[in-house]
Amino acid sequence: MFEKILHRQPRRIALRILRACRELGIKTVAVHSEADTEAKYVRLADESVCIGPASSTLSYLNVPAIISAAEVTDAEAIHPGYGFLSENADFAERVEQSGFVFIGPRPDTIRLMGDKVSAKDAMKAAGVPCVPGSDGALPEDPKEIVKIARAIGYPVIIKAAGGGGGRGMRVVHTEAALLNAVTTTRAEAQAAFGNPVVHMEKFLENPRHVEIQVLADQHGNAVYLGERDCSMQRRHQKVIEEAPAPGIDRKLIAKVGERCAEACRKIGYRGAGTFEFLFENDEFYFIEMNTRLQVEHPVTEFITGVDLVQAQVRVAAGEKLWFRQRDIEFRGHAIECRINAEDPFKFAVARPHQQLAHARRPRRAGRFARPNGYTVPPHYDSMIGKLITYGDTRDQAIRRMRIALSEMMVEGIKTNVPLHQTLMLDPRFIEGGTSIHYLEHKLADRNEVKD
Ligand code: MV4
Repeated sequence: MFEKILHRQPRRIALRILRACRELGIKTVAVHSEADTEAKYVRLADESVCIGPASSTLSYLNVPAIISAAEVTDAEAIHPGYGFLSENADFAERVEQSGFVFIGPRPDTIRLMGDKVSAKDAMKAAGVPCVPGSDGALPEDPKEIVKIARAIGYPVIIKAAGGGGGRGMRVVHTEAALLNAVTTTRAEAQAAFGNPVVHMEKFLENPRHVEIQVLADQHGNAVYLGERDCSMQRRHQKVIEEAPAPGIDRKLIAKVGERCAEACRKIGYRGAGTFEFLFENDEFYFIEMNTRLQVEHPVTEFITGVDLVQAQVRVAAGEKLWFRQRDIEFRGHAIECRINAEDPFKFAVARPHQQLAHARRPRRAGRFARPNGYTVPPHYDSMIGKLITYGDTRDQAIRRMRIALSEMMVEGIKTNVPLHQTLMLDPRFIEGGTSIHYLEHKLADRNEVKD
């Protein structure tokens, strides 16, 4: 096991990494900007190194400064955090070339998954069910493109290889609009990602977003840790996540989960990862893989009892997986509400000058809740905390969430807590299984009635 790890996670989840390391008996080095000298995670770390001024480009994204900090403190491994650098293959490569362990997948795996076309090809080849579409990149020849779209059937969606998370895609409903859409998406992709490659898929009109968590060691072992339903979203920002996904046959989850684990074995995946699927008419369709730990990972930790940050560290250190698939039991239900500093129904982000005066986490429900992060980040990201409840059943987790939300206290700034309170009483949410469009439709109806 490592003796000392450097982590570059500004604010938010830094304490989570710090505690995971401490429990494993590993010393921590926190790198921080001049603006975070007094931050709790910096004070609690065994050592800290200031790597630059407040601006992230000059500090948290300053790769040479991060590597120098690891050198001067004799750290053996670097945890990239959950942010931008965690899915940057060049960063991972430079960490490893400098002689440190990167806590995450191999650089070439990150690169493979960063290209959404090569990711889908690889996963299809590894037996993961995918959305029907062009096999690989679209060709140049317009006649070929028309042929492919006819074979798939309209509507289709054009997606950029460099996109992901909702960027660089366009839906096409008719053959008349097809070639223009391809040309435009290519041009936009070139401008945004420096890569004009696009592919085509059948456009699924009303799917759910269900993702599967995996964990793999460096000895060819991999397991799936169940799924998360992240369908409650607005403009590609997740609002609520829960596990298990309501109403999906457990045998189907086991089958798709095993496919994901097998794909990890085949490509030599290492660490934690997430397979994103669209789920429609009782079928799973792979769309993307995330090679980092995600914001919503705690709901999986609640239902499996596996500490995913510790697991990342242990497999990075070369440990063999310490449990088998059949040892993993899915117990109870967990729900996460993302608490954002924004207008609950209009979503205007709270202005930076609106300082959060005081916040207190729920007391009685606190036993079942894990809110963290009570300072408003000074950049555009409006998430100030996560409220997570657990129960034996989904109904109990929802009831506990209502209690937790009622006890949540945030002063000095607007938050989306009232939106969550509305959703926890929404009959369609309570029933479970709403699609990725549900929240936007509900808000449109609501704002129509009010205007
Ligand atoms: C799709 C789709 C429908 N059909 N692909 C958006 C984000 C990116 N991860 C993929 N996305 C979508 N891909 C096909 N073939 C609908 C979406 C989509 C979406 C997916 C997940 C969560 C929220 C979404 C919101 C709008 C569109």
